[in-house]
Amino acid sequence: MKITEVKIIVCSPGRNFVTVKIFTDEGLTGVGDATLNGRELAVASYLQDHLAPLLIGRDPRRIEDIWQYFYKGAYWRRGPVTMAAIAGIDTALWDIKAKAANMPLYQLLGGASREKVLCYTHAQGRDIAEAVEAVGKRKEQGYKAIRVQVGIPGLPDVYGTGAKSVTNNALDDAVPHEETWSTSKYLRYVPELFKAVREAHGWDIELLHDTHHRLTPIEAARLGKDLEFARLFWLEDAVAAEHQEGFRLIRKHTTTPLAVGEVFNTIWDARLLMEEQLIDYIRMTTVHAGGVTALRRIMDFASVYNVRTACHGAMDMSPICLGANLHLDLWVPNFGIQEYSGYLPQILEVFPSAWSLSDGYLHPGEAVGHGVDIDERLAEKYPYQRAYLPVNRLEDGTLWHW
Ligand code: CS2
Ligand code: MG
Repeated sequence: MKITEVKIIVCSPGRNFVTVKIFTDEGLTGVGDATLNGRELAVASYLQDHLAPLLIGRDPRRIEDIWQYFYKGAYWRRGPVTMAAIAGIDTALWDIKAKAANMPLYQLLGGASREKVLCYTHAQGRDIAEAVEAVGKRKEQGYKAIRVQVGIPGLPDVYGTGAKSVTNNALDDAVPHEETWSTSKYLRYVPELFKAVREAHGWDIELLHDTHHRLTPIEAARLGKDLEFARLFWLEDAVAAEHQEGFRLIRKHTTTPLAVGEVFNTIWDARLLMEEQLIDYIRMTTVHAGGVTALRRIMDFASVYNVRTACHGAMDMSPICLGANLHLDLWVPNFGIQEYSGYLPQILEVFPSAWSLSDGYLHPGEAVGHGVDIDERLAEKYPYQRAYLPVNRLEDGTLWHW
């Protein structure tokens, strides 16, 4: 079998996506997600100008060799752009291989380890009352696990609580939207949020919270301790993920479970955290970790240290990434949970998917391959529009983590 054509499709059905589509001489095609929120065209060019020409004529079944060729063979390795580009190709190749084997991808990985995939979704509010109500709505929809975020009094808008939180960036933003942050206001308020949520909704629901990289280790330790009463499923991105040693300090002070990794793009980014069991969940996902080949390796490494998987699944991960994640989620023995923030209707029209959601659980479906495709004609109706993730500043103007 030979690769005959590689298409890089950039479209924007409500937010920007980068998709790799690989064609073969036996008529099989495969698709992969290569979306990097806010820097999409960098990945598209890396693919179009550097990797796609090297794929023509190669055997698409040699997935591992192609992965190594584009990783080690690049000399300049790692990083979000490189690994998203490799991910798009790798995911498309696994799609082709599973189609050639006439089976769903999870069967090729080793078969199902569970009947269904537990997921968590998002609930947020501009204030505590709104957030409590949003959790109730998600419970009614059948979710068993809910991430809760809230606006902080005195701050104009906070991560995960504004209209932009739906797509993580607004297509009408010609420059990054600037948010204002105060750690002290946040640290005082969040325990009140979870007191109210537990009082209103009890204990038969898993609650999660995303601090989004904004605290120092001692601040994260304090928040973890202050939230122990709420028995969170996890506290996510408590400190900037690069500061792996900082998790040692947090771990010393609190038993609140910790999750990190959505911004990581190689196993080396997470090695220390997992070896020292400084985290409980690894958030790496197919599109940012370098594809199925790489994420499977990371998941196996995590299993050695009792770290469970928790693939990132916000809306800037395309339905293709979610689909590929779900095949890994169904197979992986040390599964934790899958994020699912839902998609705008037009996104699901552009990316017809075999995966399904029912009563708080997802399933990849039994379609051959990873079960997701792209409707190229429809995608053309949504041309790329430059858009940025927000940036964050402290009240004195200091640029801070968003
Ligand atoms: C968030 C993401 O879902 C999450 O855990 O951290 O929504 C994140 O803000 C976006 O993926 C950034 O593009
Ligand atoms: Mg997050």
